[in-house]
Amino acid sequence: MATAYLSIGTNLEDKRRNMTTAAGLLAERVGEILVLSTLYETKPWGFESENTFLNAAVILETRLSPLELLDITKQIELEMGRKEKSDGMYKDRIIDIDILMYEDVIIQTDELTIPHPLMHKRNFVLAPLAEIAATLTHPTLKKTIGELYFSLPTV
Ligand code: PH2
Ligand code: MG
Ligand code: MG
Repeated sequence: MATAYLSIGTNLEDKRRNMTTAAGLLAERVGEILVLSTLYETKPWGFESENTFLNAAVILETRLSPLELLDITKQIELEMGRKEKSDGMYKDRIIDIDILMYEDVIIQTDELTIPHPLMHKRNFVLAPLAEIAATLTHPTLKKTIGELYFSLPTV
């Protein structure tokens, strides 16, 4: 069994329902949810939109490998109606599920980068993750999630 740390977010339609659906499908297909953060209402980061986000972090126990986990999360996104990125720009979305960390595994391939390459720069990731895993150590930056969160500029 491995412990995986995911970020989920939505800024379209019934956001609370999207978060609930995603958490339910993750529990069904990925493994037991050990901890779920509260929901954070956040402003779009890195793009302009009038639609604010709901973001949360999830810790799961899973038998899936990192690549299997990626496949399943992509599948859930598609089933929930996520449109593919067309031009590499961030877009409003029904659901986004990102793998932040997987144990202390480091992966750098075209398909998947773990830890998530932008996680330490994003308030909308670190605030919920610090709520549920403040003492977890980031395997390449060698700092805890709490330290990374506190060192971000406040929004
Ligand atoms: N996801 C992004 C880009 N910007 N901003 C917020 N507030 N929340 C997100 O989940 C988010 C974002 C890329 O996936
Ligand atoms: Mg994302
Ligand atoms: Mg994503």
